Order: sequence, then C-alpha cells, then structure tokens
Amino acid sequence: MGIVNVTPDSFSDGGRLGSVEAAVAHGLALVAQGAAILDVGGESTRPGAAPVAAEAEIARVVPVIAGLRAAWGGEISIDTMKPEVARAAVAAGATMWNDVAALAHAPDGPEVAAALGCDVVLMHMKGEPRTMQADPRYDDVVAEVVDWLVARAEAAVAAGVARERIWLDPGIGFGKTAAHNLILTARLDALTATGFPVLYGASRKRTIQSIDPTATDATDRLGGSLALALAAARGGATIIRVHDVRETVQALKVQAALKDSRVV
Ligand code: PMM
Repeated sequence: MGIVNVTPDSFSDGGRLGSVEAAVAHGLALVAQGAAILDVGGESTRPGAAPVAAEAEIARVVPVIAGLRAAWGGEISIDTMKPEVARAAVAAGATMWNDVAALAHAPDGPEVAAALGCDVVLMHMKGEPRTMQADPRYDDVVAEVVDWLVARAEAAVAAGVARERIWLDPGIGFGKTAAHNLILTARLDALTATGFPVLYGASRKRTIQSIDPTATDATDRLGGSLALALAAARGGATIIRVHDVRETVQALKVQAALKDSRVV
C-alpha cells in the first residue's frame, strides 16, 4: 500500500503534494514501483495534529481519488475517520475505507461502512491524535490491542460489514511508546491469529528515531522502515503501508526468495 498524503502538514512529506496533478502523478509512480493499493489521506494524524473539517477534507481528497480512478483500475483506499468523507471518497472511486479510529469516531461509522460495501481497515488508536502520545499506558499491550480490534470487527460485522472485507491494524505510533510499537511488531502473530488479515504501517515513524537518534528527519528512516516492514511480513501482515514502495517491494521479494530457497 503506497501512501498519497494530500495534507499540508503530514509529517514525512508535508506539503510536497500540493496540487491534484502532483498527487495523482505521485500515486501512479507508486503503482509503477509495485504498489497494489493507494492510500489517499486528507487529514494528518501525526501526534498533536489538529482536526480538519469534513468539507475541507473532501475538497482535498475527492479530486485526487477521481484522478487516480480515471487512470488506474486498482484498489484505492481513503484514510479518514469521518463517515461523510468515506462516502464522498467511495462515490469518487475509492474501494477501501482505512479508518485509524476503527469506525468509532462517529456513531454511524459501522452502518456507513456496511452501506458502502467497501473493504474496511480497522486500526487501533488509544486516545486521539491531538493527545495520544501523552504517556500511553497498557497492562498488556498485545492482548489489549488484539481484544479491542476484535471487538471493533465484531461491531462492524453486527452492523452488516462483510467479515471478509475487514483488515486489522495494530496502529504503530498511535497512543504507544516505542517499546509498545516494538512488541506489537514482534508479536504480530497474535493479531494474525485472529483470522482477520493484517495491515501494518511503520513507514518513517518516530519509533525508528528512538532506536537511531540520528534519524531526526522522517526521510532518514528508510533502513528502519524496511526492517519493520520485513518483520511485519514475517509476522503475517498481508498489507504493508509505506512511503518508499520500490525499496519495500524489493526487500519483501528478497525475503520471500530467501524463504523459498530453503525448501527447493
Ligand atoms: N499511519 C498513519 C496514517 N494512517 N493508517 C493505517 N491503517 N495505519 C497506519 O499505521 C497509519 C494510517 C500516519 O502516517 P502518515 O502521516 O505517514 O500517513
């Protein structure tokens, strides 16, 4: 899954994709590099980010989704917490709702997801972006994240979302310390064991800087991003959300070839 952020303040490519044309061109370049899914987002969820009104978010993402849809037939996901944005995005051609609030941001989230009939990503977040990194605590982070996500999936199914359309995501960096992020990555098998397919995203995130303090800039974190992507794939993740598609696809192919070489 290649990331197409169309926010003025996204932490890793902030403001770079300023025009619709540039965002569409960027998305198509990621497809050429091997992305099977494009994730379009118009509201930054970086720690401390301020919320954006639905109308502004729709105005940012809909022209980009429509432009991508006109040029490409693959899966396009909309990264939003708001049902009205998801609705507008699907009308413009999106086929997946990626919700960092796991359909809990608005009371009608599960019903709207069911009505849209699209694929749905349910991500775990403790708190909300503005405050989530203020001293997050868990007794057992792996069990709490898994149990909460399964409960959200059951709520979605109860509202009419097809079980086979649901992905679960541990939400790396969303109300978690670096230690929490690492154990969730190392124990991703606990999430895979739920039977739901797993999406994982740690591309360019701050956890990498906690291990390599010199990686102060998000674009300095490719090595760490690749290490985490490979670990997630070994843990059973089937969608990896990244900025650096070409490098990640290559790393995943080499890891898969190494695995195959032991059995031939
Ligand atoms: N991370 C970000 C935004 N959206 N969605 C999912 N499903 N999982 C993530 O880990 C995730 C996300 C924040 O990163 P960005 O600012 O680079 O998009």
